[in-house]
Amino acid sequence: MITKSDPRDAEFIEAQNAPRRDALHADYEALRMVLARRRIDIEPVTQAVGWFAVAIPSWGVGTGGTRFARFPGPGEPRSVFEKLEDCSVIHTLSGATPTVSLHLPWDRTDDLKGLKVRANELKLGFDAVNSNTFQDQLRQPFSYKYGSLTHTDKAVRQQAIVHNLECIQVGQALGSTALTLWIGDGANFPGQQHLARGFERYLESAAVIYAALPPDWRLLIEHKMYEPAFYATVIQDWGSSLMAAQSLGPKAFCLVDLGHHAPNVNIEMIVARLVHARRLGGFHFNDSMYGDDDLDSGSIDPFRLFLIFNELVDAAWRKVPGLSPSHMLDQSHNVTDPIESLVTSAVELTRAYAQALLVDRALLSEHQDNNDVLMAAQTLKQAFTTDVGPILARARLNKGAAIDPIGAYRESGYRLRCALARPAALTRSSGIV
Ligand code: LRH
Ligand code: MN
Repeated sequence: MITKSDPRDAEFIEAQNAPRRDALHADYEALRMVLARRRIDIEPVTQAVGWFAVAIPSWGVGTGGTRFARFPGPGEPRSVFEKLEDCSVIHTLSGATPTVSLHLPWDRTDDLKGLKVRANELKLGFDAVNSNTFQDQLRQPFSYKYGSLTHTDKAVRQQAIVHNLECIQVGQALGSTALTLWIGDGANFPGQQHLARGFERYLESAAVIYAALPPDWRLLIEHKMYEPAFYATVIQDWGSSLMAAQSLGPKAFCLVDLGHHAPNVNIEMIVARLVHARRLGGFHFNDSMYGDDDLDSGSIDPFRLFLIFNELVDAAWRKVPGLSPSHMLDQSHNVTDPIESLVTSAVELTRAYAQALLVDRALLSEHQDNNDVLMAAQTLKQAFTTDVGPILARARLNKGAAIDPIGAYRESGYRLRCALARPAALTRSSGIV
């Protein structure tokens, strides 16, 4: 039965949780016993899980697509204000997504003040802003067809730099403290671009952007192996990103988008190296089988997600100084309700984090030092194979979120109401947004 209540209404959430409380309590107490036998106190884990937060990509609340087609769903958000409403539904249900990462100019508005006010009302903040010099905007003087920050023409580079400076200003007005810099610059043919000079032009342009960063801001450099360039990409891998960050200065960090690597690349190893270099600035979480598929986090390879969080928890356990990566989702929801996918993905990230908190690190270190290979692998796997569902649900309940977020969302009828309130645009389109 579809009810006409806003999923952000505390009474609605309470009504959804009430019939599920006893079962959760029983499951939670059972898990408490299991963990107690491993000399693990469940309460500090549940508390830590309660603090976990990941940012929602504003471009993820609308239906995504591929170069072939985009099949918009009912009730698509038509403005950054409607995107914000959907983000607040995701946060209320999951309890784990208090911030939104905007993308400019996709989220451009003339009412930044109004946007800030509405975000405050919805108890939402803003994480890193994303610039866009991988598409040409209407009436844009120079095209980015052959690049942006690394274009051979200084006027094009200057245009791209100015756009990034505008993004910083918008972010400052909204309370953001980071700029995510991803550029698609590269080449489709060997010989098309001078590989060294392309990188030098990148450093020259990025240095101007870096110099404009407010004191408390960070620049998050996002590498990507390929697409839209299919032979060489200027910031193609973590090595290029790290070299750029180290060359720019202490406020420049590396952002790891999980889908930006060749299949089977050991991403947790890259994370360990960037932690060692003190340059791990953040993540774009998603999952993939082949390329930059932008599938839901944990939907294809949850063990890999666990191994990444294992590196983060291990670094915290080793008290690595200054480690505070921005957790952000970056997904394209082509065939699901974006709200359901983002809620589920936030839960899957929290699951990987909770499992990583269950690793007996002293015991693991002992097995590693003694080269007891099997027991070392088993010690890690035991944490991954622990059903932490009751901890995740209890943490949500403790925050006034939903024990069963997808059940509550479907019960609320929110999507149906959006479909009625937001008439569909009668256009055919392709591309990720
Ligand atoms: C590039 C990318 C980048 C965003 C875009 C939407 O593939 O991951 O982070 O700007 O997706
Ligand atoms: Mn990304």
